[in-house]
Amino acid sequence: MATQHYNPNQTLLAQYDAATVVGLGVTGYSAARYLRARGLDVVVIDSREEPPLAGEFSREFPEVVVQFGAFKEEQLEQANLVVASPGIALAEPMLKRAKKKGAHIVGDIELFLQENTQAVIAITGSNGKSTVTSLVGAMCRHAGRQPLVAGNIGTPVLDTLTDSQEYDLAVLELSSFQLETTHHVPAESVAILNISADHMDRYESMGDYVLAKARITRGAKRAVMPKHDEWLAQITNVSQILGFELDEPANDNEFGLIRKSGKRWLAKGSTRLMALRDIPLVGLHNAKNVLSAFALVDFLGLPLEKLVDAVKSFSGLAHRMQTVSTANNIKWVNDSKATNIGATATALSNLEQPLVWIAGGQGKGADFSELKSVVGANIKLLILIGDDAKNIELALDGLLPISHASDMQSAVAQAAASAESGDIVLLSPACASFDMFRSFEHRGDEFSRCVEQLVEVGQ
Ligand code: UMA
Ligand code: ADP
Repeated sequence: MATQHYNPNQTLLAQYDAATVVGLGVTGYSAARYLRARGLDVVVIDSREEPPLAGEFSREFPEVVVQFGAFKEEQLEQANLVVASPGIALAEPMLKRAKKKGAHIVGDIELFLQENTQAVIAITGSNGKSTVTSLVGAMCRHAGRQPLVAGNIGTPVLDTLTDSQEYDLAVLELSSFQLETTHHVPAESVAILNISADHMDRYESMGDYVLAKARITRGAKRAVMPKHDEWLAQITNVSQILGFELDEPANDNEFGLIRKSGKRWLAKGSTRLMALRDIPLVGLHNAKNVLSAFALVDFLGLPLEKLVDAVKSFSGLAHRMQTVSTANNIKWVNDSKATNIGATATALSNLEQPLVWIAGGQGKGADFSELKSVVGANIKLLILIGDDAKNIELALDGLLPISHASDMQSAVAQAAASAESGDIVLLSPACASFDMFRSFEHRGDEFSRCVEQLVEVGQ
């Protein structure tokens, strides 16, 4: 291949006139659109025979060559610039071979950061990313800024540049997958909210997963991280670290909780930010999310009362500990976004009421015995669905009553038969949804629909 040598002092787009986009999901689609708008020749490949967006894409870009079906190891032989979608592992033989041959492999986030000229706030972590990303966006908006809120939260970043949308601050949710193909994050502040096992089918070890997350600190001015995390304590390449925890801050670089006038307050050092009880979101994990949001926007010097107002009016996101019904004094809670053990463990440890718990799906290689320590006597019944139901049962055997259901409707019907006034029925799967549903949203919507149906017919 005619290898073009990459010059780190120039943007990628200034050095290449063609690119191959790997994956035609929302990222690949928006990357192709961006590259075409910048005048590059584009080829799009996808391992699926019929990627769902293929028809729409070919109508918009009839001139772009598309290749669908199982990847071949030599498929990128001619490529110099490869834009990889987050759903494709860099360990894919085709990508490994291309890299060895000298191709430049990046993701959409890298391309965005190379062209973006506004301040960046970037957020990663195993859980709480979307909550904190949208909260930071809401706080900045409330204080008069015009933030772009994009990334893993669902809006591909490059669309903003293609459409020349105006923004004066970029607030980006970044997954470990996106960080793998991002070389440098020149951000004013970044956060790694927490680390717990996730995507263990894609990483060889926890160490590899943490390394991918830690890439967010490459080039960042300051990093917001939990104070006592042994994985994150190893990150020392950032000049300013802002720690957060639910304990008392030791200095002005720490965010935490203090007690004053008989109340608990969120605080920066000894400065009070807002009363803990004014946070409308359920669970102390959300107090951590709010503390990290305050820490992330601290450098902007925005008026405190505006930031506090924004937190007070933030009602949270759908599918995250969302109450969908309280009929007959039974609280039905949709936590479908709990796609890993850490998120479900947080939900279980924050609920003391009698509980009927619905879980299961695709386990992504997780070790479900990690849930043992949070399975309390308050759980009356665990109803399992999906591919990994048997694995969860084996891991928790003997700790609580367990039953199985073939679909959401029968899981909800079983839950209704067991739940009594004052109980909570919690959907918190600890698993991905793709074995039975299109997405975690589809799973949560299906749960809500079944609950609604049940309530309508009077249970
Ligand atoms: N796929 C193939 N063959 C291909 C390309 C993709 O089988 O050639 C499959 C992938 O394995 C995956 C699906 O198609 O199952 C989608 O992959 P993708 O990379 O095309 O994804 P996009 O549609 O571009 O969406 C991605 C993020 N998805 C993933 O990282 C898997 C979205 O995060 C993100 O919102 C979007 O970019 C915009 O930035 C979703 C997600 O699940 C919500 N993220 C994971 C998480 O949060 O845990 C990381
Ligand atoms: P992400 O974008 O990282 O998946 P979300 O904000 O969408 O995070 O929340 C995902 C799941 O994690 C939900 O079940 C939510 O209740 C739970 N969660 C939110 N914040 C935290 C946190 N700080 N620690 C642990 N779990 C959390």
